[in-house]
Amino acid sequence: MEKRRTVDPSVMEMLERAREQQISTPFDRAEVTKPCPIGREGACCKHCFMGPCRLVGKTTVGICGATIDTITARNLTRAIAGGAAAHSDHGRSIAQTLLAVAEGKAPGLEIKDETKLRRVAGYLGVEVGERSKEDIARDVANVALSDFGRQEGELVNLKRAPPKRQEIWRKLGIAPRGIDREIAEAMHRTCMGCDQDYEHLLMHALTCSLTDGWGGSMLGTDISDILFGTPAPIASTSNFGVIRPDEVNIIIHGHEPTLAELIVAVVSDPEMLDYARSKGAKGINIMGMCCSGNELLLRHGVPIAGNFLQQELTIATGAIEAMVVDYQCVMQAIQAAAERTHTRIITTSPKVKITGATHIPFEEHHGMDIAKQIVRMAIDNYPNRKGVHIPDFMDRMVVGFSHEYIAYMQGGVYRQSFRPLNDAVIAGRIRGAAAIVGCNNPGTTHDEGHINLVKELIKNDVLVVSTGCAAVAYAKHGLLTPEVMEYAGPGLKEVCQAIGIPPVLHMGSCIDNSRILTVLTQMATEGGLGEDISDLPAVGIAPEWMSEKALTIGAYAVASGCYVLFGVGSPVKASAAVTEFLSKGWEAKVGGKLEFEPDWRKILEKSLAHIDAKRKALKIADYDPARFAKSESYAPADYLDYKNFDEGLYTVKAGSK
Ligand code: MSK
Repeated sequence: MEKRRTVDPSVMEMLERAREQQISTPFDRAEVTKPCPIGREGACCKHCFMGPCRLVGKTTVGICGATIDTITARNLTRAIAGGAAAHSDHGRSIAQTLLAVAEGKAPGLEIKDETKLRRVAGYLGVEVGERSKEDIARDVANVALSDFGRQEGELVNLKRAPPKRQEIWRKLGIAPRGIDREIAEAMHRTCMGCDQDYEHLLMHALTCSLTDGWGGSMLGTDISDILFGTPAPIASTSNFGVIRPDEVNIIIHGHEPTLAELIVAVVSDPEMLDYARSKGAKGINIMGMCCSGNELLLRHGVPIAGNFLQQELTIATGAIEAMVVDYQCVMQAIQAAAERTHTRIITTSPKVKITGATHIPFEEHHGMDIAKQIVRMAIDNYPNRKGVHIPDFMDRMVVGFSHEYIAYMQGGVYRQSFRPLNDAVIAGRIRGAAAIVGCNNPGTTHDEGHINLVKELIKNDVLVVSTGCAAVAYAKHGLLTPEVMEYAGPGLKEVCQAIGIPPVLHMGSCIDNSRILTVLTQMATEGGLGEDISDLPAVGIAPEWMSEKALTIGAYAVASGCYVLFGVGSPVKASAAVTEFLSKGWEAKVGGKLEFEPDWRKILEKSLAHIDAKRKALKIADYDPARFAKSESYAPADYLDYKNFDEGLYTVKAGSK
């Protein structure tokens, strides 16, 4: 049977529109690009120019003698180093922005969350006392930046992990020293003629991944909260229906929130609105895409137009005046798509250019001027539209569940803790927790794995937290609303009603997976669920992953003690030894394991089996939903249409704007 491209009806509609306009999409390109089966499974080594060596058929070692186990382990380690570099460089950039703000060199930016600044100062060992917020911020930024170049010692945030976890890292010698040092060492070890023991390589891959989760990403999340505000629940909307036919539409795409924050401030400037009206538009509409979008969504309720595979399709609506991109997950093909419409692609990171696009590199000290220049450019482009088609699909959501808010919602300002959540798990009302995160991949049906897994997990009383493009998939399909608790199992529904939360919590962007580490630590140290993250009845899942960053996130979750399941396929399939080491080998050493399983049904089975096994090991009540009567009926609001909840398509009501 031919694979369906997507389960999102708005994407189906736009694929048709893109075809008419001869705009190429990743769905089309995936159909004509046959992935190299040798490289895909990790059996190709390109680390020197004697090869590339493809280990197939009678070729069992590379020209240097490297075995299939060494080659697959090297390839995976390099991918994990790539992901760690991307996330951590993002974290560095945010720390540099904090330094510029503290020194008064970033007009338009300020410290929005002083409480968080003081808390983070405590984590980093920065004195608070009676000092000004600028003085504290300068020291916080400098300590954060020192984590990158440190040659000896340990990352500062490692001490936020459960004590037992820290002991494991130290005993195994995988506690990272400095972020840049471990990433550089991963590149060195995987160079021709270096580390040739697959287990040794893969243990360093864990070290390298920890520089991301407890290093660059955690610093990035914390400092973004200090600068832009810590997320708390906020309502918003998603999917192509958020594009407005009569306004200047600007899409913010990528991962870094700094310039995006300034653009959001600029568009409400009356002068800018008058300028937009002078060009015939009724207003200026900012929307997000991927993780820059998630950052704006969680802090400002800025609507999100779609997830990773929707970028060219958004341009194909003909209604986007500017797509402003920084870095990561930006398809080069958006420029070709833009050339078939009137859209302007504007690259804003000094690190990233796209041939043919307009490059306006961001600098903190002229940030406001740059934001204004970009918005004006978009407004000037409004009269150039050629034809507009916007699918009438939009859904509503409640987002913004930072780890601080999750603690707050369990007791308010004075009595916040993880006691209620832990007690619900111990009693069996909540069977366990799942973090479903990561990308989309045209190698699998867009959004299908995400949606099916969430639907089944909440029915089975598993609380779901999410980030990145996975969370956007849930948003588009109406799964981030409190009303969806109607479809949760009886115990989970009771807890959601009591606390007043949806059963699926959107926690942020890809770097915000570090928030999940904090939540897991709080659950592990609250009491009653063991003493370490590896004791918890919890799983991490990336059903539609594609990025190196996803592999890094998966690896640091494993190193932190989690069972992690990836969909789509395995990049180490060529080596049975490496495949086994990622599962049983890593589990024996760090208590977490990584497995690749393309079928979402098997991911579900394995997840539930793992959660139940952990419950048994903790000697807490066996999961038995019959013990919890169906809670009081909670009628879904009429704007939601879940009639297809149990079927293949998860449509939401069109015309709901
Ligand atoms: S944006 S890394 S496609 S989740 Fe963070 Fe989405 Fe994956 Fe990029």
